[in-house]
Amino acid sequence: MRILAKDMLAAAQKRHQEEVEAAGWIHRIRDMGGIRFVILRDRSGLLQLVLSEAGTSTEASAEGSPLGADLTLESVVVARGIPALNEKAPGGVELRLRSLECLSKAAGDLPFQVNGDVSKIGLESILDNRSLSLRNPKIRSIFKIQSTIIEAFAAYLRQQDFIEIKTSKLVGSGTEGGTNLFAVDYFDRKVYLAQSPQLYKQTMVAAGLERVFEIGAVYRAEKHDTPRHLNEYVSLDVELGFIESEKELIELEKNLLAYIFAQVIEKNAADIALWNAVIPDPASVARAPTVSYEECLKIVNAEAVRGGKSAASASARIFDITPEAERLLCEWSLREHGSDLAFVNEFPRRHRPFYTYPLSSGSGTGEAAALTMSFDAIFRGLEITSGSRRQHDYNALAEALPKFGLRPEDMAGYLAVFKYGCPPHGGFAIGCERLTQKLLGLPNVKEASLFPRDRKRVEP
Ligand code: AMO
Repeated sequence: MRILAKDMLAAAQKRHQEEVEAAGWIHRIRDMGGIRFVILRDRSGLLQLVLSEAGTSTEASAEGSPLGADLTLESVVVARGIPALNEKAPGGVELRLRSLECLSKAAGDLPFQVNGDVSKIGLESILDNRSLSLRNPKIRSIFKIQSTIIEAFAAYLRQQDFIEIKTSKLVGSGTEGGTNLFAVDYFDRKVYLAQSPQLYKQTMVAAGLERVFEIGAVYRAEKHDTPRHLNEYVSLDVELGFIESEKELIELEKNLLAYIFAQVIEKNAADIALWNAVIPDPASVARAPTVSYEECLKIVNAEAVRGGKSAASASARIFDITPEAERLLCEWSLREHGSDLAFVNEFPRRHRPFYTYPLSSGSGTGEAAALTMSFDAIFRGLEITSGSRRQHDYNALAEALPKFGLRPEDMAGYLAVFKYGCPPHGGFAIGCERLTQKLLGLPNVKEASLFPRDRKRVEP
């Protein structure tokens, strides 16, 4: 019977002198005098195997060679032996070998030290050799944490009566504005890879599902290569009906993030420890301040002055929520509110997509009419979420489209959704890789994507 490394201690305590089996990859080989220690790695952790004498044991492997004599690092083996307590071994247990069978022998020319220090392996090498770099427990832990994030996102929303949807990624037009669309040949015409499930999730609210979420890939043809941009990422999308403003969405996101963080703390203690990461506690998420776009600019300019960068001069003034502004806002939030999360709301209309609801439902005059019921969440200096209440009035939408360079005839299907009754609604989307990146303090968002796509990389 196969026993995982993490369960071997219990096996040693329970199954006195009974032979058990472990299987995995050869992580490390150490010869200590006459004794050879081999560290076996499986999905659960590391296990020490003890071969009584280096390569000269009287017991033979399945192929008939001396036990462990021709082992290479990263080969896949099945080890059989007696589990025994040993305080000095990882996990306090070791397997005293009776046989070692090689299932698949690894070539000896590993491109980097798989069991080594992650910081010494360059990002390109990590990404070029994904199947090897993921064998490193620290690199693999990124995706174990990401799995918990996705699971907790879904679990929390299900508890709140949301249902999960999956919508098409082939669409007839863009939703998030701009030119960052990938075109795809679709029989005799061009369609696009979805930038977001935006229109479909709204459609589901209008269709009477009221509360939906989607976890899926979305595509952005961003031309620039930055540590915060991917060309394909996983969008954690939420949409719900019967809201009055973005403030309810901010509350929902705070509760959702607090739940996700609590789940990561509960389920991924060992993975968090590998990165020395600090996961925010629920109270600090609850304390996260919300400031308007205007207030945010004042705060970040004051922070810049405080930090010794003279933003007092006109040329140094921060006029928009740039990456530098996001960093300064989180510094302020941490100092003043004890939270490295902050929300910015009431963005000017020019900064938001066509579907965003105006702050004042008036006739379009006055300052408030130029602002919107929208928000971003900024976490540890990076935007992780955008959201808003949406325009649900058919006529107002039809009027807004041309102002955003969109043709009502191209959006006829979307407009029709609002023709036959749609509740006031809104939602948001969290970038899954960005959230993972910031939780672990990874310098580049690509590290939080299994197979990142950037301008140059479409392999592996
Ligand atoms: P937005 O375009 O701001 O909003 O995207 C939402 C969140 O997705 C993440 N994100 C990215 N992550 C990695 N690489 C990228 N190129 C990238 N672009 C965006 C960010 C961002 O906050 N439909 C709206 C959401 C809504 O209103 O419901 C939207 O997609 O974390």
